[in-house]
Amino acid sequence: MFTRREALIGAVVAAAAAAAIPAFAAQAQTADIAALPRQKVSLVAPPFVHEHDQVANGGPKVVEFTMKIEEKPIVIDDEGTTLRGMTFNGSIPGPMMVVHEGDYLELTLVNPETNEMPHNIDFHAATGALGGGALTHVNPGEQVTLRFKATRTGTFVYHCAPEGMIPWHVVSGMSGTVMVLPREGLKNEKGEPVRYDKIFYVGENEFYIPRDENGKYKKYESLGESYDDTLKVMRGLIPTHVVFNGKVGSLTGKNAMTAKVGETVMIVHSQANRDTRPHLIGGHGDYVWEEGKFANPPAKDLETWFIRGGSAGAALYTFLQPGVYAYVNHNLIEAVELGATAHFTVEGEWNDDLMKQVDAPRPIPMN
Ligand SMILES: [Cu+2]
Repeated sequence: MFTRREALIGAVVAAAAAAAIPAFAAQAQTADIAALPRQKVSLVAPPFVHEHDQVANGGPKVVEFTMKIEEKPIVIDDEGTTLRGMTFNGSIPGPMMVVHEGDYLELTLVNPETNEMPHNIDFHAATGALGGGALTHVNPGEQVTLRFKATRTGTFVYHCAPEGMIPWHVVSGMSGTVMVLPREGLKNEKGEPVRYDKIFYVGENEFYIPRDENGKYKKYESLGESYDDTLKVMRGLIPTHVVFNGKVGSLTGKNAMTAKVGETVMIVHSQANRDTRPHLIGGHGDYVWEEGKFANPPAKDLETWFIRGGSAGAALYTFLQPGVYAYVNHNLIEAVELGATAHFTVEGEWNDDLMKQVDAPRPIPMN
Protein backbone atom coordinates (compact mmCIF):
# COMPACT_ATOMS: atom_id res chain seq x y z
CA MET A 1 0.00 0.00 0.00
CA PHE A 2 1.20 3.50 -0.78
CA THR A 3 0.95 6.03 2.00
CA ARG A 4 -0.73 9.28 1.06
CA ARG A 5 2.71 11.00 1.12
CA GLU A 6 4.26 8.38 -1.19
CA ALA A 7 1.33 8.62 -3.49
CA LEU A 8 1.78 12.39 -3.62
CA ILE A 9 5.51 12.09 -4.34
CA GLY A 10 4.75 9.51 -7.00
CA ALA A 11 2.26 11.87 -8.57
CA VAL A 12 4.82 14.70 -8.56
CA VAL A 13 7.49 12.50 -10.18
CA ALA A 14 5.01 11.26 -12.77
CA ALA A 15 3.96 14.83 -13.51
CA ALA A 16 7.60 15.89 -13.95
CA ALA A 17 8.19 12.99 -16.32
CA ALA A 18 5.06 13.83 -18.24
CA ALA A 19 6.20 17.45 -18.48
CA ALA A 20 9.62 16.37 -19.81
CA ILE A 21 8.15 14.24 -22.59
CA PRO A 22 6.13 17.03 -24.22
CA ALA A 23 9.24 19.30 -24.12
CA PHE A 24 11.21 16.71 -26.09
CA ALA A 25 8.27 15.98 -28.34
CA ALA A 26 7.76 19.71 -28.92
CA GLN A 27 11.36 20.08 -30.20
CA ALA A 28 10.98 17.15 -32.52
CA GLN A 29 7.71 18.59 -33.79
CA THR A 30 9.13 22.06 -34.49
CA ALA A 31 11.55 20.48 -36.96
CA ASP A 32 8.73 18.38 -38.39
CA ILE A 33 6.50 21.41 -38.87
CA ALA A 34 9.29 23.32 -40.66
CA ALA A 35 9.48 20.45 -43.15
CA LEU A 36 5.75 20.47 -43.92
CA PRO A 37 4.41 21.91 -47.15
CA ARG A 38 2.81 25.35 -46.84
CA GLN A 39 -0.32 26.60 -48.54
CA LYS A 40 -1.42 30.24 -48.62
CA VAL A 41 -5.17 30.68 -48.77
CA SER A 42 -7.00 33.90 -49.69
CA LEU A 43 -10.14 34.30 -47.63
CA VAL A 44 -13.51 35.23 -49.12
CA ALA A 45 -16.40 37.05 -47.48
CA PRO A 46 -19.38 35.01 -46.21
CA PRO A 47 -21.72 33.45 -47.20
CA PHE A 48 -19.02 32.12 -49.55
CA VAL A 49 -16.15 29.91 -48.46
CA HIS A 50 -12.68 29.69 -50.00
CA GLU A 51 -12.00 26.77 -52.33
CA HIS A 52 -10.95 23.62 -50.53
CA ASP A 53 -10.69 19.84 -50.93
CA GLN A 54 -13.27 17.84 -49.00
CA VAL A 55 -10.98 14.80 -48.87
CA ALA A 56 -7.44 15.84 -47.97
CA ASN A 57 -4.97 15.75 -50.81
CA GLY A 58 -1.70 14.40 -49.37
CA GLY A 59 -0.37 14.68 -45.84
CA PRO A 60 -0.68 17.43 -43.22
CA LYS A 61 0.42 20.92 -44.16
CA VAL A 62 0.63 24.41 -42.75
CA VAL A 63 -2.26 26.47 -44.06
CA GLU A 64 -1.58 30.22 -43.96
CA PHE A 65 -4.30 32.85 -43.62
CA THR A 66 -4.19 36.60 -43.09
CA MET A 67 -6.99 38.69 -41.61
CA LYS A 68 -7.06 42.44 -41.27
CA ILE A 69 -9.21 43.85 -38.48
CA GLU A 70 -11.48 46.64 -39.68
CA GLU A 71 -13.39 48.91 -37.32
CA LYS A 72 -16.08 50.76 -39.26
CA PRO A 73 -19.65 52.00 -39.16
CA ILE A 74 -22.02 49.46 -40.74
CA VAL A 75 -25.65 50.10 -41.73
CA ILE A 76 -27.55 47.06 -40.42
CA ASP A 77 -31.11 47.58 -41.66
CA ASP A 78 -33.23 49.41 -44.25
CA GLU A 79 -33.75 52.35 -41.88
CA GLY A 80 -30.13 53.39 -41.83
CA THR A 81 -29.46 52.14 -38.30
CA THR A 82 -25.71 52.21 -37.89
CA LEU A 83 -23.59 49.85 -35.83
CA ARG A 84 -20.10 50.92 -34.77
CA GLY A 85 -18.80 47.62 -36.13
CA MET A 86 -15.64 45.70 -35.38
CA THR A 87 -14.80 43.04 -37.95
CA PHE A 88 -12.35 40.36 -38.92
CA ASN A 89 -11.44 41.17 -42.52
CA GLY A 90 -14.26 43.66 -43.06
CA SER A 91 -17.22 41.26 -42.91
CA ILE A 92 -19.69 40.12 -40.26
CA PRO A 93 -19.14 37.28 -39.60
CA GLY A 94 -15.44 37.02 -40.35
CA PRO A 95 -14.49 34.64 -43.16
CA MET A 96 -14.57 30.87 -42.72
CA MET A 97 -11.20 29.11 -42.68
CA VAL A 98 -11.10 25.47 -43.80
CA VAL A 99 -8.31 23.01 -42.97
CA HIS A 100 -8.07 19.25 -42.41
CA GLU A 101 -7.47 17.36 -39.20
CA GLY A 102 -3.71 17.25 -38.51
CA ASP A 103 -3.02 20.41 -40.52
CA TYR A 104 -1.58 23.48 -38.85
CA LEU A 105 -3.59 26.68 -39.17
CA GLU A 106 -1.30 29.71 -39.23
CA LEU A 107 -3.01 33.06 -38.98
CA THR A 108 -1.47 36.50 -39.33
CA LEU A 109 -3.77 38.99 -37.62
CA VAL A 110 -3.26 42.61 -38.62
CA ASN A 111 -4.58 45.52 -36.52
CA PRO A 112 -4.02 48.65 -38.66
CA GLU A 113 -2.92 51.88 -37.03
CA THR A 114 -6.19 53.53 -38.07
CA ASN A 115 -8.14 51.35 -35.57
CA GLU A 116 -9.06 52.54 -32.05
CA MET A 117 -9.01 49.24 -30.17
CA PRO A 118 -6.72 46.38 -29.21
CA HIS A 119 -7.95 43.00 -30.50
CA ASN A 120 -7.03 39.31 -30.44
CA ILE A 121 -8.52 35.98 -31.49
CA ASP A 122 -9.78 32.99 -29.48
CA PHE A 123 -10.09 29.90 -31.69
CA HIS A 124 -12.47 27.32 -30.23
CA ALA A 125 -10.74 24.83 -32.55
CA ALA A 126 -7.37 25.38 -30.82
CA THR A 127 -5.86 24.00 -27.61
CA GLY A 128 -4.15 26.22 -25.01
CA ALA A 129 -3.53 29.90 -24.20
CA LEU A 130 -7.22 30.93 -24.22
CA GLY A 131 -7.60 29.48 -27.69
CA GLY A 132 -4.75 31.72 -28.82
CA GLY A 133 -6.28 34.80 -27.20
CA ALA A 134 -3.32 35.14 -24.83
CA LEU A 135 -0.81 35.05 -27.72
CA THR A 136 -2.53 37.26 -30.28
CA HIS A 137 -3.21 40.53 -28.47
CA VAL A 138 -2.45 43.32 -30.98
CA ASN A 139 -2.70 47.07 -30.47
CA PRO A 140 -3.42 49.39 -33.40
CA GLY A 141 -0.32 49.40 -35.63
CA GLU A 142 0.68 45.81 -34.73
CA GLN A 143 0.35 42.38 -36.29
CA VAL A 144 0.86 38.91 -34.87
CA THR A 145 1.15 35.37 -36.26
CA LEU A 146 -0.23 32.34 -34.42
CA ARG A 147 -0.04 28.70 -35.42
CA PHE A 148 -2.15 25.92 -33.95
CA LYS A 149 -2.65 22.27 -34.79
CA ALA A 150 -6.14 21.27 -35.86
CA THR A 151 -6.54 18.16 -33.72
CA ARG A 152 -10.34 17.95 -33.60
CA THR A 153 -12.69 17.90 -36.54
CA GLY A 154 -15.77 20.05 -36.87
CA THR A 155 -17.01 23.61 -37.18
CA PHE A 156 -15.70 25.88 -34.43
CA VAL A 157 -16.33 29.52 -33.65
CA TYR A 158 -13.50 32.01 -33.40
CA HIS A 159 -13.98 35.41 -31.82
CA CYS A 160 -12.19 38.43 -30.45
CA ALA A 161 -11.63 38.26 -26.69
CA PRO A 162 -9.74 41.31 -25.38
CA GLU A 163 -9.61 41.47 -21.60
CA GLY A 164 -12.48 43.48 -20.11
CA MET A 165 -14.25 43.99 -23.46
CA ILE A 166 -15.00 40.47 -24.71
CA PRO A 167 -18.80 40.59 -25.13
CA TRP A 168 -18.71 44.08 -26.66
CA HIS A 169 -16.23 43.02 -29.36
CA VAL A 170 -18.18 39.84 -30.07
CA VAL A 171 -21.58 41.52 -30.41
CA SER A 172 -20.01 44.29 -32.51
CA GLY A 173 -19.21 41.68 -35.17
CA MET A 174 -15.95 39.96 -34.25
CA SER A 175 -16.64 36.27 -34.75
CA GLY A 176 -16.30 33.67 -37.47
CA THR A 177 -15.81 29.94 -38.00
CA VAL A 178 -13.00 27.48 -38.63
CA MET A 179 -14.00 24.19 -40.25
CA VAL A 180 -11.68 21.26 -39.66
CA LEU A 181 -12.62 18.46 -42.05
CA PRO A 182 -11.68 14.82 -41.42
CA ARG A 183 -8.78 13.95 -43.79
CA GLU A 184 -10.96 11.31 -45.46
CA GLY A 185 -13.92 13.70 -45.72
CA LEU A 186 -17.35 13.68 -44.11
CA LYS A 187 -19.21 10.47 -43.22
CA ASN A 188 -22.86 9.76 -42.54
CA GLU A 189 -24.17 7.80 -39.52
CA LYS A 190 -23.30 4.51 -41.27
CA GLY A 191 -19.73 5.61 -41.97
CA GLU A 192 -20.41 6.07 -45.68
CA PRO A 193 -18.79 9.09 -47.36
CA VAL A 194 -20.94 12.16 -47.97
CA ARG A 195 -20.04 15.25 -50.02
CA TYR A 196 -21.44 18.64 -50.71
CA ASP A 197 -21.72 20.39 -54.08
CA LYS A 198 -21.88 23.83 -52.50
CA ILE A 199 -21.14 25.33 -49.13
CA PHE A 200 -22.51 28.50 -47.53
CA TYR A 201 -21.54 30.11 -44.27
CA VAL A 202 -24.30 31.88 -42.35
CA GLY A 203 -23.12 33.77 -39.28
CA GLU A 204 -25.85 34.94 -36.97
CA ASN A 205 -25.36 38.00 -34.78
CA GLU A 206 -27.49 39.93 -32.40
CA PHE A 207 -26.94 43.67 -32.01
CA TYR A 208 -27.74 46.05 -29.16
CA ILE A 209 -28.14 49.53 -30.64
CA PRO A 210 -28.84 52.34 -28.15
CA ARG A 211 -31.85 54.65 -28.69
CA ASP A 212 -32.27 58.33 -27.89
CA GLU A 213 -35.06 59.74 -25.69
CA ASN A 214 -37.45 59.67 -28.70
CA GLY A 215 -36.78 55.99 -29.34
CA LYS A 216 -34.63 56.65 -32.42
CA TYR A 217 -31.43 54.65 -32.87
CA LYS A 218 -28.42 56.73 -31.97
CA LYS A 219 -25.38 57.26 -34.18
CA TYR A 220 -21.87 57.65 -32.79
CA GLU A 221 -18.70 59.20 -34.14
CA SER A 222 -16.42 56.54 -32.67
CA LEU A 223 -16.36 53.17 -30.93
CA GLY A 224 -15.25 54.84 -27.71
CA GLU A 225 -18.20 57.20 -27.79
CA SER A 226 -20.67 54.34 -28.31
CA TYR A 227 -19.31 52.13 -25.52
CA ASP A 228 -21.23 53.26 -22.40
CA ASP A 229 -24.65 53.38 -24.08
CA THR A 230 -24.09 50.08 -25.89
CA LEU A 231 -23.07 48.33 -22.69
CA LYS A 232 -26.29 49.46 -21.01
CA VAL A 233 -28.40 47.92 -23.81
CA MET A 234 -26.27 44.74 -23.78
CA ARG A 235 -26.86 44.30 -20.05
CA GLY A 236 -30.61 44.26 -20.66
CA LEU A 237 -30.07 41.15 -22.85
CA ILE A 238 -32.75 42.24 -25.33
CA PRO A 239 -31.23 42.63 -28.79
CA THR A 240 -32.55 45.31 -31.14
CA HIS A 241 -31.53 43.27 -34.21
CA VAL A 242 -30.94 39.56 -34.82
CA VAL A 243 -29.43 39.14 -38.27
CA PHE A 244 -27.60 36.83 -40.60
CA ASN A 245 -24.33 38.01 -42.11
CA GLY A 246 -24.20 41.43 -40.55
CA LYS A 247 -27.43 43.13 -41.58
CA VAL A 248 -31.12 42.66 -42.23
CA GLY A 249 -31.54 41.33 -45.79
CA SER A 250 -27.89 40.43 -46.41
CA LEU A 251 -29.00 37.02 -47.74
CA THR A 252 -32.46 37.71 -49.12
CA GLY A 253 -33.84 38.80 -52.51
CA LYS A 254 -30.99 39.50 -54.94
CA ASN A 255 -28.51 38.44 -52.23
CA ALA A 256 -30.18 35.02 -51.84
CA MET A 257 -28.01 31.91 -51.76
CA THR A 258 -28.58 29.73 -54.82
CA ALA A 259 -28.76 26.03 -55.63
CA LYS A 260 -30.20 23.61 -58.18
CA VAL A 261 -32.57 20.70 -57.62
CA GLY A 262 -30.38 17.67 -56.92
CA GLU A 263 -27.50 19.70 -55.47
CA THR A 264 -26.31 18.94 -51.97
CA VAL A 265 -25.67 22.08 -49.99
CA MET A 266 -23.72 22.38 -46.75
CA ILE A 267 -24.91 25.20 -44.51
CA VAL A 268 -22.60 26.14 -41.67
CA HIS A 269 -24.32 28.31 -39.07
CA SER A 270 -22.52 30.05 -36.23
CA GLN A 271 -23.63 32.16 -33.28
CA ALA A 272 -20.78 33.27 -31.05
CA ASN A 273 -22.92 34.62 -28.21
CA ARG A 274 -26.48 33.38 -28.08
CA ASP A 275 -28.52 30.23 -28.79
CA THR A 276 -30.34 29.91 -32.09
CA ARG A 277 -32.42 27.40 -33.99
CA PRO A 278 -32.04 27.30 -37.77
CA HIS A 279 -34.89 25.95 -39.92
CA LEU A 280 -35.16 25.63 -43.71
CA ILE A 281 -38.80 26.34 -44.58
CA GLY A 282 -39.94 23.71 -47.10
CA GLY A 283 -36.83 21.60 -46.65
CA HIS A 284 -34.97 19.63 -44.00
CA GLY A 285 -31.58 18.83 -42.59
CA ASP A 286 -30.73 15.51 -44.28
CA TYR A 287 -27.67 15.22 -42.07
CA VAL A 288 -27.07 17.66 -39.25
CA TRP A 289 -24.02 17.93 -37.05
CA GLU A 290 -25.85 20.06 -34.53
CA GLU A 291 -22.80 20.64 -32.37
CA GLY A 292 -20.77 20.80 -35.56
CA LYS A 293 -18.42 18.01 -34.53
CA PHE A 294 -17.71 15.50 -37.29
CA ALA A 295 -16.39 12.79 -34.92
CA ASN A 296 -20.03 12.35 -33.86
CA PRO A 297 -22.50 10.77 -36.29
CA PRO A 298 -24.88 13.32 -37.81
CA ALA A 299 -28.55 13.43 -36.88
CA LYS A 300 -30.94 12.64 -39.75
CA ASP A 301 -34.01 14.34 -41.20
CA LEU A 302 -34.15 17.23 -38.75
CA GLU A 303 -36.79 19.94 -39.05
CA THR A 304 -35.08 22.52 -36.83
CA TRP A 305 -31.68 22.29 -35.26
CA PHE A 306 -30.12 23.90 -32.26
CA ILE A 307 -26.92 25.92 -32.34
CA ARG A 308 -25.59 26.67 -28.89
CA GLY A 309 -24.34 30.19 -28.32
CA GLY A 310 -20.57 30.00 -28.77
CA SER A 311 -20.63 27.27 -31.39
CA ALA A 312 -21.13 26.52 -35.07
CA GLY A 313 -23.18 23.67 -36.53
CA ALA A 314 -23.39 22.14 -39.98
CA ALA A 315 -26.33 20.82 -42.00
CA LEU A 316 -26.37 18.99 -45.34
CA TYR A 317 -29.44 19.12 -47.56
CA THR A 318 -30.12 17.94 -51.10
CA PHE A 319 -32.73 20.24 -52.64
CA LEU A 320 -35.66 18.32 -54.17
CA GLN A 321 -37.95 21.12 -55.35
CA PRO A 322 -37.36 24.45 -57.08
CA GLY A 323 -38.48 27.78 -55.66
CA VAL A 324 -37.59 30.21 -52.92
CA TYR A 325 -36.86 28.74 -49.51
CA ALA A 326 -36.59 30.88 -46.42
CA TYR A 327 -33.85 29.83 -44.04
CA VAL A 328 -34.66 31.30 -40.66
CA ASN A 329 -33.98 31.38 -36.98
CA HIS A 330 -37.23 29.65 -35.98
CA ASN A 331 -37.81 31.99 -33.15
CA LEU A 332 -40.07 33.65 -35.72
CA ILE A 333 -40.08 36.97 -33.92
CA GLU A 334 -36.33 37.09 -34.36
CA ALA A 335 -36.67 35.93 -37.98
CA VAL A 336 -39.43 38.29 -39.09
CA GLU A 337 -39.32 41.26 -36.74
CA LEU A 338 -35.62 41.42 -35.92
CA GLY A 339 -34.05 40.24 -39.19
CA ALA A 340 -32.82 36.64 -38.92
CA THR A 341 -34.01 35.47 -42.35
CA ALA A 342 -32.11 34.29 -45.42
CA HIS A 343 -33.31 32.93 -48.77
CA PHE A 344 -32.26 30.09 -51.05
CA THR A 345 -33.34 30.41 -54.67
CA VAL A 346 -33.45 26.93 -56.19
CA GLU A 347 -33.78 26.17 -59.91
CA GLY A 348 -35.07 22.93 -61.37
CA GLU A 349 -38.08 20.79 -62.15
CA TRP A 350 -41.05 20.69 -59.78
CA ASN A 351 -41.94 17.21 -58.49
CA ASP A 352 -45.75 16.80 -58.32
CA ASP A 353 -45.36 13.57 -56.38
CA LEU A 354 -43.79 15.41 -53.47
CA MET A 355 -46.31 18.27 -53.55
CA LYS A 356 -49.17 19.40 -55.75
CA GLN A 357 -51.89 21.98 -55.38
CA VAL A 358 -54.78 19.65 -56.10
CA ASP A 359 -57.39 22.41 -56.20
CA ALA A 360 -56.52 26.11 -56.47
CA PRO A 361 -58.19 28.47 -53.95
CA ARG A 362 -61.84 29.07 -54.96
CA PRO A 363 -65.07 30.03 -53.25
CA ILE A 364 -66.41 27.40 -50.86
CA PRO A 365 -69.07 25.52 -52.86
CA MET A 366 -72.72 25.81 -51.70
CA ASN A 367 -74.34 22.42 -51.22
CU1 LIG B 1 -11.73 42.94 -30.92
